[in-house]
Amino acid sequence: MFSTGFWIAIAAVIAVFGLAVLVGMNMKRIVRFLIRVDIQNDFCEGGSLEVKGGGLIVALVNKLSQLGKRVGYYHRIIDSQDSHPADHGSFFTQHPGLAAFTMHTLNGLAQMLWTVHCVIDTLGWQFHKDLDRTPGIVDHTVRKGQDARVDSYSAFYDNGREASAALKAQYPFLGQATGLADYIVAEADKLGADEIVIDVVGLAFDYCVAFTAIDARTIVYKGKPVSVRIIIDATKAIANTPEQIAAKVKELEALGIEIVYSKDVINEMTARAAAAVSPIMPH
Ligand code: VGL
Ligand code: ZN
Repeated sequence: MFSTGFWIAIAAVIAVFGLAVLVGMNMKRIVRFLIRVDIQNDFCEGGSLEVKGGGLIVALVNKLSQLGKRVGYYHRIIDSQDSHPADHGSFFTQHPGLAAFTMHTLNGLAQMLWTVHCVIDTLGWQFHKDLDRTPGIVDHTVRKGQDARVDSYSAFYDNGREASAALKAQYPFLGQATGLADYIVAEADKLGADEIVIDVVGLAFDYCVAFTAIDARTIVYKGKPVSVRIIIDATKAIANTPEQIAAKVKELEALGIEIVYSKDVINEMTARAAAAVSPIMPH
């Protein structure tokens, strides 16, 4: 009663739906975050804790941010801001007789003594003037280092996160969270994520960027550690020998952190933009 053509048409419709279901099952929704670490005047040229070439990353960070937002690659962008009281314990000026860039102990933790930097409400604390901080670009700003008793390199936790139980009992303020991990998980949930990818850029590669990436890697989402990448050419280091930087890269890779280059990330973004305009390509 039905023609062969009819049955072929039915079979074709079933095949197309079946394929769509299979493709759909394999499509994991990846939600991507970009953390821009401490791109503040004191870490740039002329700042009190200048990282050589610090300001030179700003144009690239803006490009990654703007293109990333425009094509829907980055869902959320976060700035961290080193934010110290004037009497912060990491400043060498708080330890009479000791010099900057020497090691000391602060409330039980090994502490590099720094020059006075990123004191709240000073010019050095402010973000680089060219960093694109418009509301369409930056979704969240997280301050760190506000407790004078402990330094905070990571945007997630202060430097006491891994202190022994005995030390934490003696100094109960060690290991405080900034709330950034909770923010990321809450936003990922809101966006219906299956997986989270966190990219990290900023200053300085071997301190705040590295510690932020290491702590990001401790986030477990839907039973799996999140993917963490450092876009290394969008960072600058305090260390000045290639050997020191290579050693840090090795240490980070051993912790499962990927070191990537901006050109590859930008290629992913443009490939994604091209796929989005094609009616048949899933993306
Ligand atoms: C940093 C040293 C002290 C950084 C912050 O942002 O890398 N380094 N405070
Ligand atoms: Zn600091």
